[in-house]
Amino acid sequence: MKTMSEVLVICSMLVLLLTGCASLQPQVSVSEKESGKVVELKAESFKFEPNNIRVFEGAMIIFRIENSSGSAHNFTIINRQKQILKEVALPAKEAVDINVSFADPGVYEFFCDKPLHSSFGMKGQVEVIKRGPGISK
Ligand SMILES: [Cu+2]
Repeated sequence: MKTMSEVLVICSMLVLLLTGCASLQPQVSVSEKESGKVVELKAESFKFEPNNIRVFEGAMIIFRIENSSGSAHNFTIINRQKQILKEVALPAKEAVDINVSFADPGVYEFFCDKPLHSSFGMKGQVEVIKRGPGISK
């Protein structure tokens, strides 16, 4: 026999599972000139905001990730070969800076590595696009 609170937890997780199948938010773009820029991310249970970022190849981005929730989370970003590029613990109610360099064009996925969090929607992507011809100096 499950207690009422257990049932509530299961129900809210099901709702999160259904609604949290993270659709991408409007894209946040970092221009070619803004390599080294600080991009602020908010981590909540269970999402990142923004979760859809676009940068140019070769950019280095400093993610300032603020965990506004009361739970510990994590930020893991992988390259296109699914290898971990960077990962950092996100303690509750703290902000953490992490810098990531995006060498090659493609889609880099990021997520929270706590059990089930990414399936609840705690994930996102960085789209790395090619530099235009003649722009690089
Ligand atoms: Cu998490």
